[in-house]
Order: sequence, then structure tokens, then C-alpha cells
Amino acid sequence: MNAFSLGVIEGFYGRPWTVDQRHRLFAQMREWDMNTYLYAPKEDLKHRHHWRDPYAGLEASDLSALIRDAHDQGVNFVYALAPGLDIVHSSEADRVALLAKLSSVAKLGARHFALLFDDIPPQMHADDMQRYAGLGEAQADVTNLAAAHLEPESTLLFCPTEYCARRAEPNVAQSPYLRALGQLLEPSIGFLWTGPEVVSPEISLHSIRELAAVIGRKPVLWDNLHANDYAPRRVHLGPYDRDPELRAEVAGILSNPNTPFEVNYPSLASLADYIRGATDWTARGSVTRALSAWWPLLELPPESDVELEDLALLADALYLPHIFGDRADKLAEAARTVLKGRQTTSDIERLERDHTRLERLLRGLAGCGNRELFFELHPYLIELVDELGRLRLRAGGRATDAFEPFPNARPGSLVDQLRAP
Ligand code: LOG
Repeated sequence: MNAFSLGVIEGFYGRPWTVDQRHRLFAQMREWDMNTYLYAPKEDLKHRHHWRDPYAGLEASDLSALIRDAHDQGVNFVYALAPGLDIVHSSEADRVALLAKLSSVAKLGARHFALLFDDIPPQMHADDMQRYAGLGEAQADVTNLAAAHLEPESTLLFCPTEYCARRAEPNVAQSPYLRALGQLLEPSIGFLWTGPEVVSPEISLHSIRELAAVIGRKPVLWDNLHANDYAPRRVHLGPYDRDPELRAEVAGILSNPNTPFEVNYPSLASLADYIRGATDWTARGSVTRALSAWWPLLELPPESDVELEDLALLADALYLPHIFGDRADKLAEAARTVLKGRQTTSDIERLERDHTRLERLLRGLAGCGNRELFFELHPYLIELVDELGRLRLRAGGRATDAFEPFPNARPGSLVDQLRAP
């Protein structure tokens, strides 16, 4: 697996994907020329909280079938273990438990592995302090031990505790932790990194070169751009949006996307598009292509009046963590004028047109064949349509069919009230 690793991390908090969803993902990945799937659902107890326990019974046979399924589609299945919550690196019992767990998953068919040390307490166990100069030394030791234990054709990825510049103490260039890993970790072990932030709006070439100099290898990007596990009221339908030159600076790109599976089509299709793209590649062009490719997969009934442009508006509204798409920017601008009581005719028209589009989409998706996608999008669409309906009422303008369906209900949740200025 020395080639560029391209693919998906199932590495979020919340409900893991289903067997059927992963099956469809692998088939799709083959079409997209993606070669790597990293299995790391935070809520698989045997991945993290109970990392020492082997899979047994149905769980073991399901995992084994999943690994076979990935391999059948030409996708490398990487099994990740996250022992960091309570491992004592110097404990013989824990070292034996770690190797035994990896062996047990290898028996189920896994060839590629990862050890993850993200989101754990940064302090070491007292016993470890006797043996290691720091956490970097301790993690490098057990990770090298694991690498030596694996079959020669196996590969190993490593996710550090300082997995982004913001977590590096005091910074990337001076972190004793990162430096120790760079010096001690076997050169063949891949190094995961999320960029300057946990969710990085931008990843500069300079920041990656700076890291690569410290860790002695190009990192594999763990990209949280589309993750939504930290913001349950948001979901991200925007494109993979990175500098095309970044491709040459990293050893791979793995997207850890939205927890709801079905909504990830645009983000992943656009990641594949980014990898294929020329240097004049743009994120905007990419999301347009992704939505067109997604459109037939929604399975809208032939009589549906929904337009691709309606979906494009929704994608712009639910775009990326730090930006909206163009259409949503314009809508937000129109909404602001209404809230200030300074709306023009064209603001009102935009509000009406976009509200009509999203209402039509909500009605249309209710009849689509991909039921799960409808269920996933439903709460976000309802909220948008409802809020735009209120704004229309407030904006006045020509007679509309906007109405207040629940006049006595409080607009928004308690969380909204807590946030209001
Ligand atoms: C977790 C990840 C989670 C993501 C976004 C990494 C390396 N680890 O802050 O499981 O999905 O943030 O919330 C994370 O990103 N930690």
C-alpha cells in the first residue's frame, strides 16, 4: 500500500454505518478509484473503549464479511484500534493484549491496520513515566512493536495525540512529542494529520511541509472537512475544497465525512474529482458535477417536479463548516435585509423563489426511492423551509401562500434561545 492512499475514514462519533451502507460505499469507491477504507467508528466498543476484547460470534463474522467485501471491490480495508484511553505502554499484559487483538482481526482477514491515539488524556500512566521520556516515545514503542508483529505485506498507520497544529505543544516545529515520533516511529508507518485545526478550513502547503520535516515523512491527511459529529444541526453537502497542489505534499487523503451516510455522496464524489482534476480544478465546478452524478441515484419518481437547481440550492445552504455556497450567501443577504426591515423587491423575490424551491424539494424527496437519504435530510430541510416561510411572512411583499403553521410554537429550540444575543 505504498501508493497514494485515497478514500474514506469511518472515524466519527455517533451511529456507525450499516453493513448495507458500507457495501454500497465499497462499490462506489471502486468506481471512484478510491483504494482505502479506514474502519474506526468511535462507538464500536471493541475499537476503542473495550479495545482488548476480541470480536466473537456474529460480530466477528460480520467484520470478516465486511473485510472480504472491501477486498472484492479492490479497496484496502484498514482496521483501526484505539487503545489510548487506558493502555499502559510499558505493561507486558497490555502489549500482549494489543498484539493478540491485532492477530485476532488479522484472522478475520484484515491485512492493513492503524493505531489511533486521538482524543485521549495527554498524561501518561505512572508506570510509563518510569520507562519513557514522554508520550511520543511510549506510543512509538508500542506502534513499532505492532509493526514488527504484523505480516510482511501488512501496513500500519498511526494517528498521534497531537493530530493537528492546534494540538501541538507548543507548536509543530517545537513539539517534543512530534519530534520523538519523527525520530522513533519506523519509517514505513503512515502518519495521520488533520491539518492546522481539527476541522481545517484551509491546509497550506507550507504547514504540511513544516510537519513533514518534523515527522520525517509525508503525512496522510485525515480530513474532517465534512464531519458533522461535533455539530448535530449541520450537515455538509459541499465539495472537497483544497488547494490542488496539496496532493503532491501528502501520502494520502482520507475523508472522515458526515455521520449520516447517504448525504456523503457529494463530498466523496468531489474528493475523487479533486484527485483526478488538473491544476485549474475548482471546488465549485466539482460540486456541480457531483450533484449531477448524484441526481439519478436519488430515484425521484418520473412525475416529480423537483429540479436539479433545487438540490443545488440545498447543497449551497448546507455547504461546508466555514462557508456557504453562492446561492446561500445571496439568500442570507436577502434575509438580513428583511430582518433589518430594509428589503427591496428583489430581496423579497429571492426569498420567495428559494423558499418555493426548498418546499418543492422537501415534497419531492418524500417520494424518492432512497428512503434513508430522505430521512437524513428531512430535519434540515424542514428547519430551512419553516424559517424561510416565517421570513416571507415578515417580508410582506406580494400575496404568498406562506403561512404560519404552528402560530403558538416557539421558533427554534431552547438551544437557539440560549444562543440569542
Ligand atoms: C476525532 C474524530 C472526529 C473529529 C470531528 C480526529 C483525529 N479525531 O477532535 O473522531 O470525528 O474530531 O469531530 C476528532 O479527528 N477529534
